Amino acid sequence: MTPDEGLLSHVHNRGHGCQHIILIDPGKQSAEVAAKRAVIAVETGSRMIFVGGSTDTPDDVVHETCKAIQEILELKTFTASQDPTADEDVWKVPVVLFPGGAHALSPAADGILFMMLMNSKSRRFLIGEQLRGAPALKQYGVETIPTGYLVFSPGGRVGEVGDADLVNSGQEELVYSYALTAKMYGFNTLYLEAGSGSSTQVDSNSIQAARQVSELCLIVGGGIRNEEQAAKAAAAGANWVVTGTLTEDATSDAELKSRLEAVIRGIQSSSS
Ligand code: 1GP
Repeated sequence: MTPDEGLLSHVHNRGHGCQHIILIDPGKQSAEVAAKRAVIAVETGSRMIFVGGSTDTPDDVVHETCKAIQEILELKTFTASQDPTADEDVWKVPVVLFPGGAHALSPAADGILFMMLMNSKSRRFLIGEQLRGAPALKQYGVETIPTGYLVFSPGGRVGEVGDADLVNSGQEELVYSYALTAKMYGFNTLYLEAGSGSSTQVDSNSIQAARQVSELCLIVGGGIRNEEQAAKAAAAGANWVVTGTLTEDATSDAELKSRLEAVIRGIQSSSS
C-alpha cells in the first residue's frame, strides 16, 4: 500500500540509508503463500515489495498475487492502528510491479518500474514493450517509476531474454555513462542487475561508478544471498538491495525470516 509520503518519495528513501526489497515471483508460489511471505518480510524490515520475475506469468496470476498482498497489508495496517503500542506505518509498504514485459500487469499494484533495458540490443526491450504496456497502465492508474535497467554479467535469464550487451566488471566508465544517460533521459531510478540466481553480484566498483550520479536512486540485485553480499552492495552506494531467490528457496517461515534478518542486518551495518 502506498506510504503517506507518496510512492516516488518512498522509492527515493532519502535519509533512510539503504533498505531492502523483497522480490516475489507470482509464477513460483500461490497468492496466499506470496502474501504470507510478504508479511514475514515486512515484519523483518523490508520496505518495498516487488512482484514479478518470470517471463511468462499471465496477468491474472500477477493480479491475484498483488491483491492478496495488498489485502493482508491493509488488514495489518488496520490492526496496528487499533493498537496504541503498534506502528501502523510499518505496514505501509508499496507493492510495485517488476515486469518482464507488457504482460503481467495489475491494477492492484501501487506502482510499476517503467523500465528501459538500457543495454538491450533489441528494440523490443528499449521501447517496444513499453509502447504496448503504456495504455493499460494509463487505464489502471498505476504510478510509473521511470527506471533505467542495466544488466551485468553473468546476466542470467534476463540477460538472455532481454538480448543484453552485458556490462562486465572493470567497465566503470561505461557504467558512469549509462548512469548519466539515465539521468539525462529523466529517469530517477537505475537498477543494476546481475540476473536472478546469478553466481556473482554486481561488483562494488560498478555500483560506485553509478553512484557518482548522485541524483539517481540505485537499486541493486541479482545473486545477493547473505549478509556480507548485502553489506557490500549497501556500502558501495545502493539505495535498495533486492533479493528474490533467497525467499523462493526458503523451505520454512523460520528459514525465510532468518535469511531476511541476515540480509537486512548486512544492509543496515553498511548503509551510510
Ligand atoms: C532479480 O535482482 C533480482 O531480478 C533478484 O535476484 O533472485 O538473485 O535475488 P536474486
